[in-house]
Amino acid sequence: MQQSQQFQQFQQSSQSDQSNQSNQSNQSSQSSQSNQSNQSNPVSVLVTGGSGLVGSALRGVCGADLKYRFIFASSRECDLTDYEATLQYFRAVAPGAVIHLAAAVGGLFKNMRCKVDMFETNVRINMNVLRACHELGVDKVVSCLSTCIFPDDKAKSGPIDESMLHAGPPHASNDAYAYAKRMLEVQSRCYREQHGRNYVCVIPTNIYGPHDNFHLDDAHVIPALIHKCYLAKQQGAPLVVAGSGAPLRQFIYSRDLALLLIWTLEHYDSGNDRNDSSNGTIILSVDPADEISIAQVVRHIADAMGLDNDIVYDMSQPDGQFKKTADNAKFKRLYGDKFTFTPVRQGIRETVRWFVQNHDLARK
Ligand code: NAP
Ligand code: GFB
Repeated sequence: MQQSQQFQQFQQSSQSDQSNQSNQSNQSSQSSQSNQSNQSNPVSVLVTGGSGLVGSALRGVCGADLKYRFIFASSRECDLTDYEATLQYFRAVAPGAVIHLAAAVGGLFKNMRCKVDMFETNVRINMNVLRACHELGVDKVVSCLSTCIFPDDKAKSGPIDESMLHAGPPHASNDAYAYAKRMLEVQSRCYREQHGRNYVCVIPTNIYGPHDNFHLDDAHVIPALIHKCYLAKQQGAPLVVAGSGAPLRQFIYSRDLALLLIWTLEHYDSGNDRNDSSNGTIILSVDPADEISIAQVVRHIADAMGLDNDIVYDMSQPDGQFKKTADNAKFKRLYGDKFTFTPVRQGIRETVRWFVQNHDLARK
């Protein structure tokens, strides 16, 4: 039986498991029987972008789940900008489902500096991955967008939700990346409408954690400042922060997102929200109330690194988007509000410890 058929069958049984779990007593034997068969015949899940920040976090949490056999791919295994190579690699792996994380990714300054690469590389990767999945009959694909792709004027005025995705231009600082990611949402929807494929998209906020890219110019704010703080401490120099420190962000710890990606794989389908206009997309984020300023992030990093040197804000550098507050109501409605997110102070402490312990190995 083809892996993708097997995945559909497996999903039906695990979704019934989820509902069964509610009335444990009389049906436990049934669910454990289907669990045993799923564990003896795990579904193979291909993770593109498997060597990155999120891919590494997924590798860290997937061990316990015997229902799946995860295959983690980096650009060394296959350059996804090359369609023939992608098709050949996917044919060889023959996945039952795909978690599509691979992308050209970077912080504010890389997005402003490398617009052509951010647009073309991401459009090519996404076109090739979904096309190869459809060609090989893969029925479930979970792709990854980002809250920076939402319309900037909506982001300014108040929490953004899934229905607003195409309702205006994104922020100019990352429009190339944003439009490439918006087209991934459109492409997924087209495969749903024309071929009935279960291709869905998650929309995380800013992600951080161990195994991130700590490059001083290309990285996102948390890894960039952890690296700068490490050097400032080493050199006894001030920590220079770009911009005013006033912008606001919601940060999700990579391990939390990894757990929610497995939940999405197993329990979120385009069928779940067929009637609402944001069908097939779901924001994965901490609550709007947990939004913090860049200055608070700096404080957490300096405390975790034990830095007591001066902290200087370089106002000549851009702040980028002031805020992009994401509304996670849909996630809480579908998941229930029992997911405990890692507090950002704790996540930053663990990431600082990881960077200090793995300084030589870290991407930078
Ligand atoms: P990352 O750490 O930069 O990792 C990127 C991954 O993509 C790596 O495994 C890389 O492989 C792979 N990749 C890049 N170009 C490729 C190519 N041409 N062919 C094959 N693989 C290629 O990224 P991340 O932060 O984990 O991001 C994961 C996903 O989350 C992305 O889709 C990103 O857009 C999205 N996202 C990220 C954030 C964030 O704050 N980081 C926020 C929202 C959404 P190599 O190791 O071989 O280069
Ligand atoms: O994480 P970040 O690069 O991305 O920057 P965005 C967040 C904020 O941190 C901005 C400030 O206000 C920066 O001015 N900042 C301060 C710094 N010091 C630094 C530093 O040393 N490095 C960096 N990078 N920032 C990205 C999008 O926007 O969000 C991407 O451009 C992606 O496409 C990502 O979607 C999640 O949050 O501004």
